[in-house]
Amino acid sequence: MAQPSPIDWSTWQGEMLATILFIIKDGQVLLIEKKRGLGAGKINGPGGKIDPGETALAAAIRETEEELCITPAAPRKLGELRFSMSDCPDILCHVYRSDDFTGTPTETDEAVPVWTPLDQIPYHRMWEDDQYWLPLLIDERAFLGCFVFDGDRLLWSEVTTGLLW
Ligand code: 6U4
Repeated sequence: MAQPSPIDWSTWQGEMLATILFIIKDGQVLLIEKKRGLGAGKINGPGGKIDPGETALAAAIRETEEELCITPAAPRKLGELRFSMSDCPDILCHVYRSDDFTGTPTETDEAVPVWTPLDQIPYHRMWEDDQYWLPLLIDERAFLGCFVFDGDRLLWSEVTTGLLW
């Protein structure tokens, strides 16, 4: 976006630390329909809050196990997302990609698994920022995304590529 950022990102700190993970296999990505918590009703990857003392990688694996009853194979970090929120704590989110998993994706209290062809991603049912960085993850390009939300509405965004995490 052309406007200057309403946030000074050089001093910004996420109050909540979180993860999202995408398994991409055989031309499809494993998404979830989130049943509860922040973004309930939206489509996203499995993920959630990092527990105190837990690494982001361990949290990404645990959340996928809890939400879909599967274990992702060798997740690698491709992105970091900074969300400045109006109505809940600001979120720093680590984004992982994995190419395989063990187990059978299964509906739980938290999520419904939704295998989705890579050319049919339902961006209209996802958080508004996802269209700006999920194509980069699919292309295996690392990214940093900074986003300012007013409720569910995206007010400002900036995505940087060419990074190494
Ligand atoms: P737990 O730890 O199970 O309570 P959970 O309820 O799964 O966590 P919650 O409700 O704390 O998660 O929401 C955090 C999740 O929402 C993280 O996976 C990150 C994701 N999320 C939040 N804002 C997002 C946004 N703008 N775009 C996006 N994911 C977002 O793609």
